[in-house]
Amino acid sequence: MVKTVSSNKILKLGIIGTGAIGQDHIKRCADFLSGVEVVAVSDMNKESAQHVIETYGLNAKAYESGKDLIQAKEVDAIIIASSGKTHAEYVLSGIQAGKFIFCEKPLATTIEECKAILEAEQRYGKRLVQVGFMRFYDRRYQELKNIVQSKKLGPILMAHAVHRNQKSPKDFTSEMVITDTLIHELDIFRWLLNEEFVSVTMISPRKTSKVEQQLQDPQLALLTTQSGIEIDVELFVNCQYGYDIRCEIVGEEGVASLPAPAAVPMCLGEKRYERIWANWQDWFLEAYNIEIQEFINECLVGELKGPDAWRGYMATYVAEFCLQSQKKGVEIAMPVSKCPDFYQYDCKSH
Ligand code: NAD
Ligand code: ISE
Repeated sequence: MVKTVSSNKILKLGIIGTGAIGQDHIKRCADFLSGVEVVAVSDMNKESAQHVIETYGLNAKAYESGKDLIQAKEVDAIIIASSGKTHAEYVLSGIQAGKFIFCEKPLATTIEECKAILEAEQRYGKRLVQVGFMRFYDRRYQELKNIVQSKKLGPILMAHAVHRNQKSPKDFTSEMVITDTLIHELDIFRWLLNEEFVSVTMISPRKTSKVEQQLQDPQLALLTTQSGIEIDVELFVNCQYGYDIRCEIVGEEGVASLPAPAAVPMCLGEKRYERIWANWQDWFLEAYNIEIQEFINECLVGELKGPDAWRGYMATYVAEFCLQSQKKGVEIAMPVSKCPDFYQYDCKSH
């Protein structure tokens, strides 16, 4: 049985991982989202969990172990915002406890772990898992999707995308450019184009001098879909100037492009200036807020509709082939996975 939420319609939330995005989600729940109370937090760094409770004035308990938080009676649903490698075991524990789970991307870092999650959820017999692919909630991406679906552009031929971060963390690796960064494009293009990828090629251009030896930056991903649409994605995680996300879809009849967040242009000293956002928090702020509010609302009515575990699995599946291409330096073809009936429901994520 899915644990029923409290009758007064307040979702009692437990959050695992109080780093950058864990704190963002706590803050949005504490400050302005409705129908939710953060009642439990946990982080492997105990001081961080305690500090967060004090900073945001939460009436919450700090759990030393994420698994104990998941089991706690007062917790209706959980957000997993710890590092990617830890997601699988927490998601599996959450399913076992019959709780709704919002898991930040990636769902898990290996195909095997993702498969174990899909099997556990299907055995359970009801959707419990949502993955943090917030672009799905971004109005600009939604408009792009509507344009593609309307067929106004004619048949889609190509797409160009850019994913740039100002600076990456010191321990960021070439593989993480795929599993942490490109993973968003691997998910969103499947949704935008409603097609699967059939081959991938990773390319390493001239390296920026701004990074440590272990990191190949920038990188290019070339993705081919079932109907032959070619997508190029530039990944540049130390571009220095700001956070920059671009997406252009090219059809036979026209082109549609994702706009950057609005900024007020300033004219000064014979020049025109326009602010560029520094990070993902600002670029996707509205999308994160909608994503978590809808998760709360859907938990309260007992039915999740956002990006599901199958989407999480598919993104990790394609990422695995990208990793192979990165290692071998060649194009890699991949078989198309069959979606189990369990995930083929009438859901707005499909
Ligand atoms: P972070 O390093 O700032 O925070 C991670 C936190 O998890 C740290 O406080 C760490 O102590 C804690 N932690 C690590 N292992 C743990 C464990 N076993 N149990 C409990 N806590 C543990 O990282 P972040 O930037 O906040 O990213 C966290 C997750 O969110 C990652 O999976 C990342 O990919 C994802 N993320 C998603 C988006 C998005 O746009 N959807 C943006 C940023 C991060
Ligand atoms: C980060 O983890 C995210 O998920 C952001 O959305 C993404 O843009 C960034 O590249 C990642 O590092």
